[in-house]
Amino acid sequence: MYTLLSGLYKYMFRRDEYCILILGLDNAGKTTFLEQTKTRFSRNYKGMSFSKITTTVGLNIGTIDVGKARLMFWDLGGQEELQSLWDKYYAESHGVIYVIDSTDEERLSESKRAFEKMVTSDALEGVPILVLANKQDVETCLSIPDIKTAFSDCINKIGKRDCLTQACSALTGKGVNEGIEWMVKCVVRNIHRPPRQKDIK
Ligand code: G3D
Repeated sequence: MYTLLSGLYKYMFRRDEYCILILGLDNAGKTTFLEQTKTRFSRNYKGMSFSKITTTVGLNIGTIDVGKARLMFWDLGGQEELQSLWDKYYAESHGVIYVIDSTDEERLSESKRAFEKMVTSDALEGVPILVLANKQDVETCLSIPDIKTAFSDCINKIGKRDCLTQACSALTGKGVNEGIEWMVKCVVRNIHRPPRQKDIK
């Protein structure tokens, strides 16, 4: 009887787990976005003061539950020497959140190069990508059309996967819920699709 009840309990409260990578250049706002996400989606999470967050070196992790989905975030360092480690995580990921600093026009082409390299990786084929145009709270920031124009020659490399460009401020939280809810919808839908080529052993 105990086994039956505990099996039923486990079935009812079971959550499917999804690994989501948070990528982008250093200083784009990845860690701030992760903290904001945990603060908004975890009931008892107190969060650290946003002013105490320092740029990602190595790896930050975080987990949130949204409905029956459990998202496990891996926030990877964006410095040039750390970008070479990104692809070690691709095979395990169900979704990618790519963060762009909309206030840093000077590094936009560097960000585009990193995005292009990531998006053309075979290991990420079909994986949904949420592009966050971050720091939209800054008055002088680049607009979504400006960023789309700068990234326009990547569009045909995105292929048929789900991709959304979302205006966001990781600092104020604007656009964070919309982005996360979109990602949850995509990864849950994908799990019911036939497996990706790389998953077939
Ligand atoms: P990273 O993890 O991608 O390296 P961080 O980036 O999250 O460490 O953020 C880098 C800096 O950008 C931080 O400022 C942080 O407060 C700021 N930042 C992140 N998101 C936003 C945003 O949406 N709006 C604004 N205005 N600033 C943001 P400091 O001064 O600590 O370097």
